[in-house]
Amino acid sequence: MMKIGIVCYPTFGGSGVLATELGKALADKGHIVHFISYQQPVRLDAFHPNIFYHEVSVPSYPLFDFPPYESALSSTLVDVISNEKLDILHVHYAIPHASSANFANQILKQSGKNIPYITTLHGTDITLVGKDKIYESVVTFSINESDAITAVSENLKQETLSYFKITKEIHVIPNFVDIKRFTHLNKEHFKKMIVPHGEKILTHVSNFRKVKRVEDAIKTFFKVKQKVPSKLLMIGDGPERQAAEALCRELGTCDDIRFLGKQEKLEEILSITDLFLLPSAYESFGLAALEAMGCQVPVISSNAGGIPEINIHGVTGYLAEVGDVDTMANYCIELLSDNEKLLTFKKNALKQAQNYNIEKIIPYYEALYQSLVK
Ligand code: GMT
Repeated sequence: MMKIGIVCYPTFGGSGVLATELGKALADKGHIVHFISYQQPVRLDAFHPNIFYHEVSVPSYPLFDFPPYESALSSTLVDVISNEKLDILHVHYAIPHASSANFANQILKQSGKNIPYITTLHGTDITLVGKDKIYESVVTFSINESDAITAVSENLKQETLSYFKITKEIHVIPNFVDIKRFTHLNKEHFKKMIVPHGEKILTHVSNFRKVKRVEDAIKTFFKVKQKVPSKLLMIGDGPERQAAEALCRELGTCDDIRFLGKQEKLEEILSITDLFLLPSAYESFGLAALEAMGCQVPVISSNAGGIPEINIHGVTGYLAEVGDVDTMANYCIELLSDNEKLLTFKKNALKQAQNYNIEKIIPYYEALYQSLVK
């Protein structure tokens, strides 16, 4: 049994979701897990005797234009590591979690209490934020100072090596899905409420940031709808929501698109879905697509970043160039018009999700922790 600290972003976003599910799975295996974040992580929603949560509070004074979150996090880490006698710290997302872990460790070194820390790179910390020169030296330093570095896909590993001078090995430990939760449920009654005439359902799930190309999901659907009676479910919320709704109005297709906002029971929505749309400009991995596959939903996606590592063209779904909504729509129409093919793709999607089942991936993290804990 190890005492493990996990630092993550608490919001709806792949890195926070992955970190929380990892912590829950480790707790189920008997480890003691301490989450450290500025808010209760969204998927940390039930009591578990092995799970603890420490909130980082960042006092705001009129003097501060920018509350010093990084310092507050470092101080909280010093407290939690020493009071709870943690064995290892696992930080998800380089900025500012890796640098805060490093700073906390420097403070603890004075009293001989420092512990190993692992940094897991998730994507935007490298490709969007990390590339910004203003952060480069801190990101490079804190990644290199980590006792171990992991990336969630081979693509992200290569991206990291191309942008930063990394002096340590980057281990690829792919993201995972809990197949027991993300499984196909019988929700026919629910489906009938949304598509009473048996139309097909396409679904997009994201945090509606620019990188998700939410408008491409709508444009793809608009083309599909001309050929196959269908509806689009838009799950999530974020900065591009208004523009997306405006596009629906412009295309005159509002009646066929439902914006459902942030949803907790994603597996229920995915269970009534026929195709999942992920047209992103970049994804290091695309956890949302993997969760869809667990529920037997084939994925029509862009071929950006690490997506081709999980969505296998012609097997679990189809890939197209970023922005090529015509090709994405044609693939949707092809699959939705051929029930036999759709069924085969659904089975393939499930098989692929099984390759990434939580039970297969957790032991890689455990082995890595064990190799570092003295
Ligand atoms: O994509 C987001 O909006 C959230 C982002 C994050 O950092 O939480 O997700 C990243 O990490 C996920 C979990 O590892 C990956 O599945 C996503 O592909 C990745 N997003 C990007 O690379 C854009």
